[in-house]
Amino acid sequence: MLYYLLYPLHTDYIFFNVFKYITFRTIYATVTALLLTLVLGPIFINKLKAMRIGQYVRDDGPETHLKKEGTPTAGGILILFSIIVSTCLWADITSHYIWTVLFSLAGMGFIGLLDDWKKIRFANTKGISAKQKLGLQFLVAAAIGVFLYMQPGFDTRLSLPFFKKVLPDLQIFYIPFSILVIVGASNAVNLTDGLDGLAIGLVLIVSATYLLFAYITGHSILSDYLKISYISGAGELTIFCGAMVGACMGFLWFNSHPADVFMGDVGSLGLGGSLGTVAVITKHEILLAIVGGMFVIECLSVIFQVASFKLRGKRIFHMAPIHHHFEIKGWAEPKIIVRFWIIGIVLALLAISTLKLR
Ligand code: 57M
Repeated sequence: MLYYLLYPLHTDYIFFNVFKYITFRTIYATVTALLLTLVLGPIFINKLKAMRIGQYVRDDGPETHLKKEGTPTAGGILILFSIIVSTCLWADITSHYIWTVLFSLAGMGFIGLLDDWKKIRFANTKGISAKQKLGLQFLVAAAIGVFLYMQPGFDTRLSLPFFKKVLPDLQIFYIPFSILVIVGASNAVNLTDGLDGLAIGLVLIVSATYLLFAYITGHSILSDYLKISYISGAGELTIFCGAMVGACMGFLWFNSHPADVFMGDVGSLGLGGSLGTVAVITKHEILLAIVGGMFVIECLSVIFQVASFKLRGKRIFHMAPIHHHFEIKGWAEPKIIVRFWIIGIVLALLAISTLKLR
């Protein structure tokens, strides 16, 4: 909004020319989201406590989690609020990419809020059924996939890491592919959000990486130099990713171990879905599996655990997702979290390096 309101003043006051620069607006979107989360955090957490919006903890999980019962949850409302306000302040609000990614954040977040509300309303850990959740997620992702596909000149070719000349054209199948990426990312973050700060820290790392990808993809000279698709207007997503980074840093202040608040499904589904949407718009969907490799590992640990139990009657891990496996092995929670973050940073650096290895 500020870009829209203040940039035109640069003809009279040269200072306002600075609002033209994506880098400038990204920095201040990051700072705005960080400050909003830090300032509103204590107020919001106390409100959740007053409204008795606390986590119900399953008794079949690691024993160390039982003492977490009652921790305020649905903190994702604050995260989403900070991202939306900061993005609307600093991004070009006429950008249809900005509205698409905000729709994903809010749409998936609303599904998560329904789940969180039902858990709290009926005092259990069930929430809405997996079918209901997947069905609603499919609708939000399908709306995004169809909308993007309908955009004039939307490129339906799939870009692959390492192979700059291999660009299979998915054509209309780009829509189901987009749905898979967005719903998959949303649920992967949800599954991973099982230790204090684990998911928000990994989302921070992925958001910072896609901040770089969005900037390059929306930059005609840099994208040409690196031989990646140039997508006019995608640079505005840099500002959204900056707001994501800021809100994640702010929320981590409260969600770090021992957590004062959990993000809830409203946070995990919303953040995951918006990361998947950014990956689709910037055409770095496959790279998301590398940058978000820790999320992929968490999902695969569940898939292999369930498959092994069904096929062999035996478990592979002490407990899935894999963060619980290490808890049961006796690793302290902070050690698991920081080690998973380190792996997340290494994977992000690997993914960035693929831009040159083509
Ligand atoms: C999302 N939710 C956490 C919190 C957070 C198919 C199966 C793998 C599903 C999976 C499951 O239930 N996933 C749901 C994970 C929960 O966190 C809440 O949920 C929100 C995210 N969606 O924001 O509100 C618990 O995680 C802990 N937590 C923290 N710190 C945080 O910052 O400590 C969360 C955030 C919270 C808190 O204890 O209560 C969760 O774990 O439920 N199921 C599981 O993950 C279960 N695994 C399992 O059943 N494994 C089986 C089969 C199915 C693979 C096996 O290994 O054989 C584990 N989770 C629980 N109990 N709660 C183990 C059993």
